[in-house]
Amino acid sequence: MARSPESVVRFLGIVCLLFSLSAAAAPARRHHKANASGVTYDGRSFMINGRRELFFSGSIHYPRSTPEMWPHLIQKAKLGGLNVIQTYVFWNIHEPVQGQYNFTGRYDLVRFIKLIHKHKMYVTLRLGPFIQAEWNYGGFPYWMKEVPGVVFRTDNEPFKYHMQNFVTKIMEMMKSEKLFFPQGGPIILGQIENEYNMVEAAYREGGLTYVQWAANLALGFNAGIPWVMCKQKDAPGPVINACNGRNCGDTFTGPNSPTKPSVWTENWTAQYRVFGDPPSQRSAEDIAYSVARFFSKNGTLVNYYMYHGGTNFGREGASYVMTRYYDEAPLDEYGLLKEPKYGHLRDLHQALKLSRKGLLWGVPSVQPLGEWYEARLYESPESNVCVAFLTNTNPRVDGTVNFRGTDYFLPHRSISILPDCKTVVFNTQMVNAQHNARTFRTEDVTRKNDKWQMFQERIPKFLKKGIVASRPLDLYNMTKDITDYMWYTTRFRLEDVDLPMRPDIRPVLLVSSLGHAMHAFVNGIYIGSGHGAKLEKSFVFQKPMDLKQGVNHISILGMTVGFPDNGAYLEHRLAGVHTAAIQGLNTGTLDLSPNKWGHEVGMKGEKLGIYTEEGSKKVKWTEAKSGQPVTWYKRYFDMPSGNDPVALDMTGMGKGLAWVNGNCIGRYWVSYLSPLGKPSQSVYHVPRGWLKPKDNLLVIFEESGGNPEGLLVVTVKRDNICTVVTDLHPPTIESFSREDSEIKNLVQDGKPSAHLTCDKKKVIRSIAFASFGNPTGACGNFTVGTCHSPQTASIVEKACLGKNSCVLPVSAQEYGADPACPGTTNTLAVQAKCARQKKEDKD
Ligand SMILES: *[C@@H]1O[C@H](CO)[C@@H](O)[C@H](O)[C@H]1NC(C)=O
Ligand SMILES: *[C@@H]1O[C@H](CO)[C@@H](O)[C@H](O)[C@H]1NC(C)=O
Ligand SMILES: *[C@@H]1O[C@H](CO)[C@@H](O)[C@H](O)[C@H]1NC(C)=O
Ligand SMILES: *[C@@H]1O[C@H](CO)[C@@H](O)[C@H](O)[C@H]1NC(C)=O
Ligand SMILES: *[C@@H]1O[C@H](CO)[C@@H](O)[C@H](O)[C@H]1NC(C)=O
Ligand SMILES: *[C@H]1O[C@H](CO)[C@@H](O)[C@H](O)[C@H]1NC(C)=O
Repeated sequence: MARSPESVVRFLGIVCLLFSLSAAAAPARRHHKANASGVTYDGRSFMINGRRELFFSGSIHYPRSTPEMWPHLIQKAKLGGLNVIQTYVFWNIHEPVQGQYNFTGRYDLVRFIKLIHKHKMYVTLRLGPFIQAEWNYGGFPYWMKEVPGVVFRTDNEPFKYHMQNFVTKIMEMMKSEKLFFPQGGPIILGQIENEYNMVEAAYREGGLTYVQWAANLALGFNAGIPWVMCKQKDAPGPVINACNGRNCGDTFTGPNSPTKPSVWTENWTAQYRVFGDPPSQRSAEDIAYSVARFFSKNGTLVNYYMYHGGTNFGREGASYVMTRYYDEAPLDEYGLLKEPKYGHLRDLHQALKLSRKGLLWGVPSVQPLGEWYEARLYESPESNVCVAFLTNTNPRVDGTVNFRGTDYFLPHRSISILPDCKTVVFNTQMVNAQHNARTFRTEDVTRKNDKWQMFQERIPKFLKKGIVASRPLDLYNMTKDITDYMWYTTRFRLEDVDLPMRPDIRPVLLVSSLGHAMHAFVNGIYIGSGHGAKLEKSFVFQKPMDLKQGVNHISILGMTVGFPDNGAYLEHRLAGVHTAAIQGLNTGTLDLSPNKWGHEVGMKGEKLGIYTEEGSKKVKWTEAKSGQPVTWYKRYFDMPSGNDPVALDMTGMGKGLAWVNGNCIGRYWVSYLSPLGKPSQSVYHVPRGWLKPKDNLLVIFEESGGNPEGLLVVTVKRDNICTVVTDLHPPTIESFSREDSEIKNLVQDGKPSAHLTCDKKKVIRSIAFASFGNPTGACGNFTVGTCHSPQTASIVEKACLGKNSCVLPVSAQEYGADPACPGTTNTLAVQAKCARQKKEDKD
């Protein structure tokens, strides 16, 4: 059965593609014993050198954090039970100018992959090169739009030529660094294209042939790895179609061939957010339920999208996408553990790993246990393994099921995992992991004698020289993605008779824009702003203003907020001022659209690079005043001490860009409120890797007017940790052996316990709350209920104070149950505060 790689490719022929390894192309055999080398698969799972494996994968995108952060992120992912990191490859940052490549700093793909390898984890490389990813232009460099005759993502020669060039460049780089698994490297899986089903129909026959071409391109590299296409029902040949979404455990209809494994490439850990969105949540319990469901139904690989979202630095985010990305992921924007999501999924992975043998070698079956209940089993009598997933699909009602003679309590919409078909080691709805809450602490690190200074952009008037057209021009075409900004200027003459007679009637400026935002100035005076939204980019701006007799000047600062990243025909999109008119004149409406329009691309400050130390010397700065439009502000600050992440609280500012020591920390848009009446994002990450101990240059470009004095440097902490565990909870997973060979030794009478752990180098400094009984509320806001054991606090303090971590029993014997509440379910709720270890703690 071992075919050589060459023969396999020949066997697959033109139609299929993929990869060089024999077992994958061979007919599926569930119990496949051949010593295949490399990465192969069949209908049940992927195999690494012939050995079946379960894969817990998480997306971490290298440009969305800094190289200083990467080792910590990867290590935390590993401790969270992941064995794979998935990343896209971001074409536009690697080849910003055709033929000029950049793989340094945050863009150092090879360094990122090697770090993952060093942590003994695998890599899934999603090459795209169309990636969407809430990334500027879905990953396409701007210059692709100007390739003559190009049509993106279809059977178009110019497009395919450049796509092939880039994909080849990356594949060769990976090969020469020996990063593919068969070469001893960590890359086990590749992805070509991305969610192409969503647009395929728009390209008709071109779409069908393009899918085949893309698959063949990938397979033709003979890299020795399988390839997936996500959301691609017709993934050709050996390319595996994969599921993206929130609930692949229940919605995925399975691979398009019995010889392909069930792969979930994007398990969304929340929802990405655009400016104007309220916070997005997906509970740890909900994620755990879907993932357990997926693995109970033949799943072999789940990927959390995102495991760490990070930051859209600079101008790297797509249209309207917030700077903070998937902050609700198990690792938050700053790389801190978001609990209980991180810990609950870690415990789930541990439970699934304990079940690995049964899952991968057992025979699946389903045993109904009543209307809402079922047991999904994997059994192999000859090797004495048995794994059960006891499932309650009722969304609201808890219940008890009898399975093989034992009663099991199953909370609503939950799954209990029994790696030996007897012992519950995990229930998706019962969280043993600790909780935590994030706080921002103001740091007084700006130098007292150092004040804000400002530099104002000139508001341009119409000039005959420069780019003049008889209509307002398209923003994408003109800015070429070098800047967000372009000035539109026009002028017109009014006679006395044109102006309204009554003083209470003011003429109105009416602008229809194709997106994304604008600020309007009349005769040099700011009159207002308008913007669209992710789903409807175009908008109408309408504002009264004062006009004068003689020549009047309209100056509109038009802008994109990231290039679009989704849908067909990306290369045909338009943005910017479309039509303009003056209403309410005595003589009616004046249509300005066919007027002469002048265009000026970019801000002067951008062209001079005044956000750098060198560049800032090129303009004259004056004492700062607040509320000024199109104004640059600068000042210096010192780095806060300690290791906690650093951020800027920009409350009080409007919209613009911010730089620290010349590095753009991203677009801010504090004035865009969510339906909750709050800014979608007011705090912006400043990576510590960009700071020096003293004199860090902070530069802000504010478009519409804000107050820089209100801006704060803050540090970010998750030092308030909590636990909430009932005496019904399964024992914590740490109580069980980590070796799946010892499943038979699972303790039958394990009792629940609660764990509290501070970050490294921190200890539990105080206990803010402790109750055993029926406390209510959530982490940060617990209250004692009607049942409470008074000695809880002293027992908890004794066990935890001064320690980095502690384990607390959850049982009536330990705390002395409240005699007023016999026979109730008891809950232990504790809130503790972590702080940096003091010297005396160490002695
Ligand atoms: C398969 O691998 C096992 C363990 O590595 C080895 O003992 C055995 O000889 C191999 N069999 C073949 C046919 O190569
Ligand atoms: C390459 O990218 C890095 C960001 O990681 C940037 O700092 C650097 O200036 C870029 N180099 C060039 C030549 O553009
Ligand atoms: C799991 O795999 C088995 C064996 O291939 C198959 O019979 C069963 O239908 C699969 N279950 C699901 C939910 O896909
Ligand atoms: C954009 O630019 C291209 C070429 O530079 C030109 O063909 C096209 O007409 C322009 N489109 C718009 C809307 O300005
Ligand atoms: C604290 O909990 C109480 C009730 O349990 C609730 O009314 C209150 O809004 C909560 N406060 C906060 C800040 O969450
Ligand atoms: C994906 O993760 C979510 C939680 O983030 C979970 O609810 C869902 O079931 C998961 N889906 C799959 C297919 O793993």
